[in-house]
Amino acid sequence: MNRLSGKNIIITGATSGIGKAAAYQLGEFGANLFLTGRREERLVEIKNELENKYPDSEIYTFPFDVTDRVACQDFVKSIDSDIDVLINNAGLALGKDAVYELDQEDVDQMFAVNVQGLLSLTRLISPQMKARNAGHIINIGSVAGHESYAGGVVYCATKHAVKAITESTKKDLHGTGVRVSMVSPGMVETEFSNVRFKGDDEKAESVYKGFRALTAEDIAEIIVFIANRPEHVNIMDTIIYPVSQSSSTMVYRDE
Ligand code: NDP
Ligand code: 8X3
Repeated sequence: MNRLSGKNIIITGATSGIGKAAAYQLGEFGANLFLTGRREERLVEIKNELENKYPDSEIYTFPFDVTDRVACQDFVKSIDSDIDVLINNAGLALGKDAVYELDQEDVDQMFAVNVQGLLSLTRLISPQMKARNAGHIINIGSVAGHESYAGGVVYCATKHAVKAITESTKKDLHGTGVRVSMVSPGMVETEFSNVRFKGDDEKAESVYKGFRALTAEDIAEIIVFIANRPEHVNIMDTIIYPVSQSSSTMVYRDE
């Protein structure tokens, strides 16, 4: 059953990976999409492709940085439709350094995007959902929000924060019709590791060698499933591993 046709859905971080895959799958459902990310040319390309493929969907693009609070406010002010679903997907890891080797700029950026950016949009969009007694906030967490690993002190802290924010948001909206969910993927082959290793593409590729990692489309399917449940069904969290992964650090590789 398609419960998403004509719904207004924001996806942050729609220029690549999981956010982009979610945009295509939601476009197929006939949802109207409000796509964000910093890379404007990618947003334009995605909008053009989606409009050709899914003429029933309206596609709007908003290039901005989620760490820019004024830009977040301007974005929300510029939308004159009620938002049915907010997918807080924009996020990143920077480096895999031990706590005693951390780069302060990396620390600040991870908290700014993964925690403060997600909170900014939730803070700005949730009042209209509460007032309408309807809506759905879907946060993209991680298995790193359930388990901490060496070299992930900040990234894991930010994703633990996403879990806490999701749980508190659900409780803040207790008694309303607003749903709050989280998706917690394991290893997904996207640009995530290229970003984490700052353009060292060989190192990024080696992360996914010798086993079949999840794809962005695998996670997009879970997001769509969660969003497409009946209005009384609130999926709180889903942990998704590739079959070859059993924890953040246990990955069975062929070679
Ligand atoms: P990608 O690097 O492919 O996509 C990240 C997206 O976030 C891009 O669209 C990027 O857009 C956007 N983004 C990053 N920084 C900012 C910013 N400052 N302002 C606005 N947008 C920003 O990675 P994934 O698709 O894998 O990651 C998506 C989410 O999934 C993240 O929250 C990540 O933590 C999470 N995740 C990923 C896993 C994985 O193994 N890949 C596993 C578990 C969770 P642009 O650069 O254009 O701004
Ligand atoms: C990304 C998954 O295990 O690389 O959230 O941190 S992991």
